[in-house]
Amino acid sequence: MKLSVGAGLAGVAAAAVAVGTSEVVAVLTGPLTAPVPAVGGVVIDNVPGPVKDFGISVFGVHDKTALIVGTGVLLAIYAYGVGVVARRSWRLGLAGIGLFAAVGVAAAQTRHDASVFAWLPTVVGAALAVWVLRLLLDRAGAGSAAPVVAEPVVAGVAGRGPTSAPGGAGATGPGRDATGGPDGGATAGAPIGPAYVEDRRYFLKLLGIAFGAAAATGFGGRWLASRRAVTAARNDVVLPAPRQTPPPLPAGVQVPGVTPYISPNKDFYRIDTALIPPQVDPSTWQLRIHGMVRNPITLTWEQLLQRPMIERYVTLACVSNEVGGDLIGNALWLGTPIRELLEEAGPLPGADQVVQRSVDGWTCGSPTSVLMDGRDALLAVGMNGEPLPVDHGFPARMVVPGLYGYVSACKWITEIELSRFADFDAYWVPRGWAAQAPIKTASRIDTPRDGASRKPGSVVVGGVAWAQHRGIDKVEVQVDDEPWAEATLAATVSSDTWREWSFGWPATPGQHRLRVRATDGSGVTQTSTPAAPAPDGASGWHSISVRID
Ligand SMILES: Nc1nc2c(c(=O)[nH]1)N[C@H]1C(S)=C(S)[C@@H](COP(=O)(O)O)O[C@H]1N2
Ligand SMILES: [Mo]
Repeated sequence: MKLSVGAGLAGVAAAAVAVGTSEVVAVLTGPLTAPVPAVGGVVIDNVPGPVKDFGISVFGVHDKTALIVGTGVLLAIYAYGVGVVARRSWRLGLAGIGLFAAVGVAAAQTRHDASVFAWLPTVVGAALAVWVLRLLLDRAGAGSAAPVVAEPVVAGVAGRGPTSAPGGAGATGPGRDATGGPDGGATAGAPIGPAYVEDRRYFLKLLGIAFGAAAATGFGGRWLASRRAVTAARNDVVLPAPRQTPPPLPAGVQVPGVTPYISPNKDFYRIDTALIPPQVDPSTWQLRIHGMVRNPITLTWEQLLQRPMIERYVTLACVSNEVGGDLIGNALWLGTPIRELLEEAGPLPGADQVVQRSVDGWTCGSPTSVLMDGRDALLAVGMNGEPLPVDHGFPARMVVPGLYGYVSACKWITEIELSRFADFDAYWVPRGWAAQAPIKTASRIDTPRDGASRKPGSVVVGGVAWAQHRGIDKVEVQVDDEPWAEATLAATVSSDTWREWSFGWPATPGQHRLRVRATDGSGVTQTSTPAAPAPDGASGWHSISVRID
């Protein structure tokens, strides 16, 4: 092993220990105050919109994992460099670790869960990194920093015999005092030349211990954090009964082979800017309704649960959903009508925007007129018969039929501020997305899958179509360039949910293109003009190719 490689690995191990231990400290100071999630969060909030769209479209709901892995790789490269540099100049190495700490601390300060101790995870991690790096460099023959030295010599050849090799106090070993590089500071005499021992095995063992400790503390910290999370509080929640029982699901809402009509919570798509979902304790949660209102209101969790609740099926959709994509889901939401709360608060004339703010500072804005036009816009606390999952906004979120999530569906909501569109731009607006965005009429083929093959004869084609709050009146399928044929619509519960459909296709041998288009309740057929998701939702007809043989 080249000395520089050893030093580089020592740097990576030191960084790993820093990151791992910081996760343990962050159990006490808040999960976002650990340096990696903190920096990742800053990146999410600051990358330009198009890059983030790219992230979402490429990684889908796994964009966060990709970000963490990417941050880890960058950090490893940086730490490798710090290790190599530190072998030549301990001071520069320290500066490298200091820079890491400064970035981590600065990022942690900006996180919503930052307290006065937000610096602690990074600083503890960095201190341990200094110690681990020193320890490892000493064993990697760091003292032989003389540029002339090439490969290390065989163990035991030179001066420092068994007495100083493994674990000696270090001061006399090839280390600390002998950093004889150009900027080594304490130049205690000339470089020692080959007079050192690289006990490679011992070094590797230490390296292994460091990585092991890093993994144990990192995963252990995350595990502890999840135990401390609001899971327990969520398990204790007893949801109130709705004032009307939900309309029973009609028979035949489900077409075989098509996406489930109700999306189970665990499969429900998740989109948000939170690297770690905010952990909100309902016992301290509050919702403040203020701004341009006659009568500001503050609600506690207890008070919210005492309000009249209704339960409604509503299909939520993300504006980033591509034609044919799956960033859409349908659930039974339990909540209190937001219109009634807004009426109590009394919006002032001109307050055309209802800004919703999450505990982590994320915002979205919905038209006041939409929230008050009588549709079932909910301040929701329940999803498919359970308290909201933490990923989906526990303890409370908004659900508005007919508007894309980024302009209406604030999770972990804590503030509602009546404002004007002219006065306030919510989170995604300065990033290039429309301030107002009703969901576009859309349809999707779920079966057969694109590229599938089938036997000739009758083939069932099926899928979903949605135009929330307008409803779906017609779905048509086109085979190749034949005339459009009407599909059979499945039952549905309301105009606020998607609708499944099926079509019996007399399939003949060959390669065929199938397309679908929907017509909404106001009689408008979805446009064939393709549009990308930005700025206000994708459009165009979903098209698949099927082989019949
Ligand atoms: N606090 C917060 N709420 C948020 C978001 C967010 O980033 N932060 N994303 C919104 C977007 S873009 C969508 S599509 C929906 C998705 O809700 P879901 O994750 O429960 O499916 O949440 C909305 N609510
Ligand atoms: Mo979204």
